[in-house]
Amino acid sequence: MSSRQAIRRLDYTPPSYLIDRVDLTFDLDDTHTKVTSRLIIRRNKDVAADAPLILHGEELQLDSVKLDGVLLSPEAYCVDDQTLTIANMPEDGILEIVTQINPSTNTSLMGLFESSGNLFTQCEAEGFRKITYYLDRPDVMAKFTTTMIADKTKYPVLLSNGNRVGEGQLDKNRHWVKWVDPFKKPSYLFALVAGRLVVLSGTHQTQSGRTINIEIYVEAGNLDKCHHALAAAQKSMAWDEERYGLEYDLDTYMIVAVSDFNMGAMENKGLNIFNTKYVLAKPETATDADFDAIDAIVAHEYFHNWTGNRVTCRDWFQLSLKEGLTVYRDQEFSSDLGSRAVQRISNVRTLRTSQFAEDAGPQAHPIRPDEYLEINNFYTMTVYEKGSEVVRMYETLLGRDGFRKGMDLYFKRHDGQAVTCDDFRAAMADANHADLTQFERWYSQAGTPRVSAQGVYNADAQTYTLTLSQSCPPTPGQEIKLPFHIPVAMGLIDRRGQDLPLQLQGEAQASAGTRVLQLREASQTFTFINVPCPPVPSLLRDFSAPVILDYAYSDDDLVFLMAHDSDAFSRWEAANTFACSLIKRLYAQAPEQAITAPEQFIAAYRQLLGNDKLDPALLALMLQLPAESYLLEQLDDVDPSRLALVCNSIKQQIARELRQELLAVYQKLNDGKPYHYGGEQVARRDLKNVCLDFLAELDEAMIGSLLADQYRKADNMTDRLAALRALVNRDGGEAQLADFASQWKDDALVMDKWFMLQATSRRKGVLNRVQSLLAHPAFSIKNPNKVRSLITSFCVLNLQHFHAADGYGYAFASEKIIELDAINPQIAARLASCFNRWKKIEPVRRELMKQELERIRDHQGLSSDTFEIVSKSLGA
Ligand code: B3K
Ligand code: ZN
Repeated sequence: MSSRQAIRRLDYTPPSYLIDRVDLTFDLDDTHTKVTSRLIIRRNKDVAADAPLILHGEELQLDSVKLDGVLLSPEAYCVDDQTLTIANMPEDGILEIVTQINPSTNTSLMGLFESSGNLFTQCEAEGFRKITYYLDRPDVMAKFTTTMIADKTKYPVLLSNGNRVGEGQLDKNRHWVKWVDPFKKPSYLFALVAGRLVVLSGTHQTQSGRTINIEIYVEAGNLDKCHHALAAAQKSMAWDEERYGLEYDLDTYMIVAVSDFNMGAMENKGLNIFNTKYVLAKPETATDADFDAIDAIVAHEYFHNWTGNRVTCRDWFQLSLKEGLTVYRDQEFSSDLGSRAVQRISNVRTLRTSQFAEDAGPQAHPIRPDEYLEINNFYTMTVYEKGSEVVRMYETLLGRDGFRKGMDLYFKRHDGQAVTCDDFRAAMADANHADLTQFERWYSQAGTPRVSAQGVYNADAQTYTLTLSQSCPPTPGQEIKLPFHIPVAMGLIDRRGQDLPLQLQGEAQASAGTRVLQLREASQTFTFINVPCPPVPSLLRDFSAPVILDYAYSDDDLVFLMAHDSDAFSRWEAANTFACSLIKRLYAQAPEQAITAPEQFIAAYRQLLGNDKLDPALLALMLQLPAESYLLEQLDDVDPSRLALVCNSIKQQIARELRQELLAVYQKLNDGKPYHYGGEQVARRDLKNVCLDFLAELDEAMIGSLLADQYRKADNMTDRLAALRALVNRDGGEAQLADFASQWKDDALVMDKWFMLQATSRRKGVLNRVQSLLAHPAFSIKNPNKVRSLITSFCVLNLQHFHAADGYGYAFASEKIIELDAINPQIAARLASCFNRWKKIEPVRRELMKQELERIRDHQGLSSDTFEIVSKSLGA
């Protein structure tokens, strides 16, 4: 267990030594891998001359250390469980270190590990130190060469970063391959892969006329599932050239899929390693959402080549510099590929359900955190998704061209460097001669700002005065917040539903359409002139800032905006706000009162279902009720059973009262055409399956057979899974569940879906079912995908059963967190955040949750990862 010492951003000091070159030789073996590392190292002239050389290293068996060819005696260095220190290191020298590691017992999946008989690495953030002693920090950038030696039969494919420059045969059935990466990089971007893999290849022709080879490596039998990922890589390369003028810089871009992986994927230079979930897909096994996610993640990792690899982070506090920016880039890629409005709404939904909760809870931190115990705990929704919103605000404030100018300057200044979020902001400001000083607060202050808006129409003066006020609640360690620089995109809509031209007092002319107001003060007033009639304001269009907007819309206003707002996001937002406020009202009423939505709400839904002009994907989003976890955030002392009851009742009422309309849309869209993954078809399937999801609330034999039909006839996983999801909540669904498992028992990714459906079911006895599935032959607690699909989805997505009044859901979670902590601390710590919102829950359950948190905290030998999450939750 590492020591529990917080690392602070302001304590940053430059490295005492720099490494120019690293030559690594791996003698690979599943239990005894020998690593020889030759470092060309020199003192950093900027720091004190007597500084010792302190290399990081964990769980390594040290064989020998040589300095300039001379073996060092053990007195010349000092080793503990985290470092190797050489006190009398000369100005420069060549250090040769030999260590041994055991990939087969590495269950943390950091460093070098084994998966299905193959060997893989994961180094970000601090995994390289589990491979060899090194200055394992992102501001030490070196050129790497890697020689791999291995048994030819067990490990025929040997990959690392850069270009393959040589290979040959050795005795005893062994072979070697040498790789050279011409770009300097931090150790977290190092990677190697060794194993029995097959490859799908393709090419991309760059705008400058170079041919890039794209290679996707997978286990035998999976080649037919790689075509979508290959196409995604090709599209990503073309997009980055087109939008940012950025070309790929090596001759080959490799993606390798692995089934045991802590995260989605990793952007190692030239050799991206991916969770199989984000590579393998064909219509029979993957849903439309899976195909979308593959596009997004391939793009994300590919885009990191510039935003992350060529320009990297000075220290881990700057993580959002690469992650927020790269998420923004992948979101833009997906918007250009499909429907921009649909993409924006889905991103905002994710942000609001998960990141807003993080910002309001015990783990709240700014996108550039100030301290951490374990950096792996900071790969968060805040750093990624809010980070992306912050990048998006530059674009909103500076315009698309201004943003591009800022990006160009950023690369011109910092290519090949390890830099900070301030450097990015400075490039944006300098390229546009803009003052972005106040904008820094988005990096330093945690919490979701609230913007409250009030509008006053003056008929005599024909003015509309909009007052915007902002505040931000305290977060751990930050009591007082200063005003943010907030872009508020808005419009004013007249009674016919048209956007009014906007002219602020003092302006010579009006402008059409949406306007971006800049809110910088705690409160600011904007007066629009020549407003002929009382308008309905449309505020925070396209979700122009990651804030909570308060404006006292009436139900009539919301219905009006749903129908007329020229901004698609705002039309969806109006529907969402209407549903949220209705559910909150019904939740608050006395328990004996009937839970019934008013006719106006049902009528709005009826109107939506009758609208055949709207993009079906947008319609599908507008029809979906808000997530319970999002609603929970807006309430206090929550009784999760009552919240679930209210949500289910409304859903049932919609299904009952709009049965005909839902069926009509369903039948129209259920056209039996062969599956094709493409914009229009995906949108139609979305809408069809949202209708099905409502209809499934009806306890009718006819609906039962409709579900069974869709399950049986589907030629694709999207439709089959949609039907099965509903069937698991009904009597008799067991038959299809069993059928599904027998068909897909050998496909790990499909079985993940099967586990997840059962873990998120609403039926009685779910926890027992989940517990018995832990013993299913397809389940393994060592595989993160399995943990996420069975355990995490129960604890995070099944609010009703996780929060069962008897506390068994909580006890199950803590037991699994403790068990996982000994196997894979990163995964355990992630799961532990299911207790984060315990203070939001009503007192009886709250106490039960607290007890489980204490039990975890007090467990002997707990990792720093889990300790950090749990102790912050408890407020220690
Ligand atoms: N950079 C990796 C995440 C690494 C997580 C380490 N705990 C994937 C990504 O964001 O692209
Ligand atoms: Zn990333």
